[in-house]
Amino acid sequence: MLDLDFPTAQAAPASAQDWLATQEKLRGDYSTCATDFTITQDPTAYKAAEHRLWQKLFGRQSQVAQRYAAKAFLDGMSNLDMPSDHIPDFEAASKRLRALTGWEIVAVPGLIPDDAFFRHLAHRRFPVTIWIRAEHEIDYLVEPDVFHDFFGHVPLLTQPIFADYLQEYGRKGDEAMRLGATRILARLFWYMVEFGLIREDGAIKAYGAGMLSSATETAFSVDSPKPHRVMFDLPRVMGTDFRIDDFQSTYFVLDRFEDLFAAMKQPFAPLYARLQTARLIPASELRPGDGVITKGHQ
Ligand code: HBI
Ligand code: FE
Repeated sequence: MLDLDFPTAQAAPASAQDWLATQEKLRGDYSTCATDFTITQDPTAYKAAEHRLWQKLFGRQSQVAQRYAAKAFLDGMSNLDMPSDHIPDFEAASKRLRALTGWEIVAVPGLIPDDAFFRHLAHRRFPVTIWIRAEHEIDYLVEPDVFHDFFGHVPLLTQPIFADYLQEYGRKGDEAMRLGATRILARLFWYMVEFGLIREDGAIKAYGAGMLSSATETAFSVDSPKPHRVMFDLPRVMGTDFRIDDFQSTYFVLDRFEDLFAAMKQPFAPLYARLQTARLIPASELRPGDGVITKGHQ
């Protein structure tokens, strides 16, 4: 039985304009982007109010990070010397990143098509949105902005193992698209890049960009009795539905980033074949065999 939730493989749009036409209104300006969807960041073009909003977000989220973030994330923040009072200059950050892990940042207008996104990651380029949210969206916005992309994602790119993992993720993109399994692969990104937890000396810490750029989900993911916390298992993660409209019902937990990287070495095609005929695991379900760390009240 094929789960109806899985989209059929989509034909690649012929051009950026065709892709844009398939998207719900996106905020960015895609009119000047290159075929790989990159644009140029002009760090002098931001308004003072936009820098102030960065400062406000940075102040709030670095406090959250001090208390709840994984050591790798905090080390990453200090390696980058991330500015606290203005939107970062991507080229300056890329210079540091290249020296540390060979990654760089490329500027994009916002969400980009899967194939372009995978290709950038496969070449150790992380797409970062140039615009910042509006003041009234300080706590929640739909599309990723520069604060989410930069503050949330870039610190871990300074960490060699995570940096290698994310490149492997990008390298898996072609095969996944060919096999109609993009949604399955994307769940790995969702749970282990956006909302990942890691155990350090017995304590649960957050490293996911989605939670660490959020005002409230970091504390929820680490402290709340509501969600399940389950040990990372690649097929389990790839077979689990996720929520985009609320906090996660289940978080997956690593003991070390090496486990994430090591899991990328197995062939994914047989996993896709199995998961494409299996029932999608609901986000709030626990299963026999789960390495349950906390069973949530939900
Ligand atoms: N584009 N800019 C941007 N950022 C993302 O995180 C992103 C994207 N395009 C596709 C995408 N993520 C995911 O659907 C892939 O992981 C499959
Ligand atoms: Fe993200």
